[in-house]
Amino acid sequence: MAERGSLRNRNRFDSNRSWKMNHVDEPDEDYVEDIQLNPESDTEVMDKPRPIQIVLAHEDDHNFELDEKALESILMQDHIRDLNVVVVSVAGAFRKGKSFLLDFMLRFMYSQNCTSWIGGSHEPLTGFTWRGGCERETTGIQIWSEVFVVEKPDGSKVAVILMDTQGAFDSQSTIKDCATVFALSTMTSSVQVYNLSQNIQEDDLQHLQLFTEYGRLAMEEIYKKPFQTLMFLIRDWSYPYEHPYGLEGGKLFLEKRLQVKQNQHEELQNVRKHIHSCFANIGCFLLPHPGLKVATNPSFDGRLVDIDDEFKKELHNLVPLLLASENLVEKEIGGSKVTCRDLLEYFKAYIKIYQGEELPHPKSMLQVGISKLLFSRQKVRYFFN
Ligand SMILES: Nc1nc2c(ncn2[C@@H]2O[C@H](COP(=O)(O)OP(=O)(O)OP(=O)(O)O)[C@@H](O)[C@H]2O)c(=O)[nH]1
Ligand SMILES: [Mg+2]
Repeated sequence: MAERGSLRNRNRFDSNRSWKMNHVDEPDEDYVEDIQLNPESDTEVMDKPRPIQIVLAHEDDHNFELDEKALESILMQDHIRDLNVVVVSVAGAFRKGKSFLLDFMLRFMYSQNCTSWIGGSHEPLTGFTWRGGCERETTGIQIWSEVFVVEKPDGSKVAVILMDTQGAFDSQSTIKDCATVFALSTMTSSVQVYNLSQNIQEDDLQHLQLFTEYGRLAMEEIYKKPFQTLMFLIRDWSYPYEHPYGLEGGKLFLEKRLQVKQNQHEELQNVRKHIHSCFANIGCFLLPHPGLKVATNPSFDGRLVDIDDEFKKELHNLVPLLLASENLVEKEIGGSKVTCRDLLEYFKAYIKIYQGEELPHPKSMLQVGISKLLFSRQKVRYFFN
């Protein structure tokens, strides 16, 4: 069962009214009034649950900065700092519905005792900012300000954090930027949702290899399986007649895609072996298309009535798989459980590595691959000319 986090002065907000998250810039008059009435405006800002930017992306110099103060104010709250942490993060290409999905996860966390957690038919979807259009929305890394305290079936309590990330491959980011965000997300989460569209292509696997390698390089010690759960989430799955929607269909599909075969080219084998070697658990979920209103209507505000039934049905299955108390995966690093307090220190250490110069540039990692390729081509020419 999830308890509401008890940020300071929260109860003034909570009394007799459910919290309301802002979608884009909807002003909330009550909130403005509360801030004006209270001189401790810093803590008041924390009172309204909202996304908090913990990693800032500096576009001009392609650098990332950790907002230590913001992260500390969340992770070091008395009631959670010594609890083991569960971090569910969603990463992948830009404009593919990551923030939108996270807002359904928020709904689940706020009302998971209730079978109708998915919400009312006409309720706009709010929380992490999502929107239509072709330009990127989320930048850097954000986490939800409210950390959910959940009691696991064995009676222990854990702190659950939801994380949203900058989409990869937008036109403003270098490959190093994309690798940094993805690697940070993989290193700090216990469940990494790899959000993909329509299929698993070979380049999706190659990027995953590059990004996780970039993460592994930044970790001090060499762990056998450095990361925990990877969930491939395929949006707009259009082949339910071959592999049905959901986890079971996804499992068979993924087995096929990640299979290492004797007669396979070495390159294909290597990428698969690398992915298997990085994650302790790998799953796949096939999600149907949510319908044309979701994908193309500029005035769609996330209300369920505009979303296809099949999508809602599968969402009902997907979210508890990631977040129901019996399925929560506690964050571990090198086999030891990590508390919120530890996570803060890991974040500080990891970001420093990406800000420094000691890691190879991911572009040059790619180029090594390319020069190998050129070299072998030259060799081929040398031998055949
Ligand atoms: N086709 C399709 N569209 C979706 C799906 N889920 C959400 N959308 C739409 O995709 C658009 C982008 O949603 P966002 O959640 O902002 O996407 P994002 O991946 O967070 O985007 P960035 O923050 O820019 O990386 C919105 O118009 C959503 O309505 C889905 O499963 N399939
Ligand atoms: Mg987003």
